[in-house]
Amino acid sequence: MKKIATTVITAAAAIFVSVASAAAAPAEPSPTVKTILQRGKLLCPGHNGSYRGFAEIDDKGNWKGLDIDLCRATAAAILGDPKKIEILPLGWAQRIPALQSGEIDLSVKLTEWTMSRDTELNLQFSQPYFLGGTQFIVHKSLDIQSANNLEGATICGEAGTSTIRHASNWLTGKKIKYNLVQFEKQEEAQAAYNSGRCDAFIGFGANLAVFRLDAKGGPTENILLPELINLSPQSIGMRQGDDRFVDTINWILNVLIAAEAEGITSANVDEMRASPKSPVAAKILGVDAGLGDRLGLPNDWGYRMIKAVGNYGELFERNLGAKSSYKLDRGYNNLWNKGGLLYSMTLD
Ligand SMILES: N[C@@H](CCC(=O)N[C@@H](CS)C(=O)NCC(=O)O)C(=O)O
Repeated sequence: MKKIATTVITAAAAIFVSVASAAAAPAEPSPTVKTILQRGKLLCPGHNGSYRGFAEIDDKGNWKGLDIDLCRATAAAILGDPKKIEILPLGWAQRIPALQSGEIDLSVKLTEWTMSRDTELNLQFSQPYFLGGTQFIVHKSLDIQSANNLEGATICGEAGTSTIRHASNWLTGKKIKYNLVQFEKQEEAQAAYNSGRCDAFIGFGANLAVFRLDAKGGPTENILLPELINLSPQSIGMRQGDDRFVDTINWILNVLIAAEAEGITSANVDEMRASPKSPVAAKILGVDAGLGDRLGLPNDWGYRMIKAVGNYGELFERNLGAKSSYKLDRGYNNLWNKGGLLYSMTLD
């Protein structure tokens, strides 16, 4: 009897030890992270022109935008330096082949998580980091107030995007006849709309709002039709087969969002690290280990990333919101407790 009891205690102790040591052993970096570390830089897509607010070239010739900042954030987390990136100027139709062939490490290019990309194209997706509606913009002279009145319209859009599929699905579902004209480059599509070759332009709401500001005739001559024909979840696309790279990218996004919720910014990150205000903040800032060991990264990657680029809110405001020239509202892309739909998974 006594012997059995001892055996039970020993087995329980062994389980405890094995769980404790498994938790303590740092993980290996994912295969893609290893390649990035060996290469010493992260390969990201830019745009074949300017996709304002997300991937554009500023007046000094530098890339900027939300997607570019997410690339920098990833480089800061993995390589410890937001400058260790190479941006390839790719069009919409080129980004997925470039990801599949290894020309880029990830499709951080406003890439909608769709079933066909996920399954037939062998991709994996991060959780969405940007949510936006698909909308039509029309010339005021067309004299329509609703997308339901687009019968017979010529609609312009950009090739290789899910956006044009949304337009076709929506119009077909409503039995509205239309002509779709597709362009490789956004500038060509916008020029065709401005010249009057297209009656309407289908786009991602956030970008149409930006385009409307300087479309021919400005906001008074161009009407954003009220129908949001879908809510498009934009995620980071990755090649199938490296699940732990998906984990790494998801936790990078979660930490950017959680840092905003915790009030950790690029300006106060050192102060916050000196005296973290909560257990979650202590984890994000690497004061408590765990964030790095589990991904095969240094435990202070969250600190380095926020110091380099800021939290999600800072990224949004700098590229699209109040601190940019576009002044877009956060809308869906605000935190869940501030009227939006963004939240972080649990950092335990
Ligand atoms: N999220 C889309 C790509 C983004 C997109 O479709 N952008 C174009 C749509 S044709 C846009 O918003 N254009 C508006 C503009 O050029 O101002 C995808 O994954 O395919």
